[in-house]
Amino acid sequence: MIKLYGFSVSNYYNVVKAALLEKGLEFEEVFTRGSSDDDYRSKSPMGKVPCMEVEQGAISESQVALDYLEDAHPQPALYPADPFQRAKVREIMRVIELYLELPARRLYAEAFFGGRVSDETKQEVKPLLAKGMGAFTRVARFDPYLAGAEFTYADLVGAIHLPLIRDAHRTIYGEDPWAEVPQIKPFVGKVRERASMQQVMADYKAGLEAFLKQMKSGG
Ligand SMILES: N[C@@H](CCC(=O)N[C@@H](CS)C(=O)NCC(=O)O)C(=O)O
Repeated sequence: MIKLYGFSVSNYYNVVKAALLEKGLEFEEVFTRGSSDDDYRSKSPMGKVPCMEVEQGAISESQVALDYLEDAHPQPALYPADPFQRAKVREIMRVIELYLELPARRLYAEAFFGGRVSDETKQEVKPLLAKGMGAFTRVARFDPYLAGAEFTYADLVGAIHLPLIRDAHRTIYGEDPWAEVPQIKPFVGKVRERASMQQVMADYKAGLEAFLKQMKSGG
């Protein structure tokens, strides 16, 4: 059976988990927050989560795991069949991850976990997020899904990463980055109605509560 290493507060973990659920595959969740120990790094070389273990071995990097799942289990399809349309889906995923999630991640310690982020970092990240949002609005179609009429992996990535990025942005800068892109909210709402997302979000809430409780108690 497929094993998915990670924890339910991780957005990247949740993308792969939602994909496994969408594909209707059986899998076992193996709790880890990532690790620098040699054993885990032999599966996930950067020590990050998620990491997915299949019969032949381990696969790290969420988007690589998604591609594997599509190749190994093509139905239900989560990429379009047409190569160009498939590339456009990957483009949206890449834009969200590289130009929105990665800069926003630099704010998470303060936005979500009671840490502190320097003013310099905050100043540096703000224009990056504005540029990333500009790029995202150029590639996203909201018709009603991000790449058009078909539900794809890009929608799982969008519905999981975008709310986190908005929450971090609002907390740190006191501004709602979705104010000028009103299509995002109904899009996220639509994707979150799916059974896969309902399960992922319920597990996320429970995981976050436990995580914050443990942090407060110094664990
Ligand atoms: N590019 C990676 C990003 C994964 C990632 O950043 N995971 C975070 C949790 S959301 C993590 O493992 N952080 C711990 C670390 O960086 O050591 C992917 O797509 O899987």
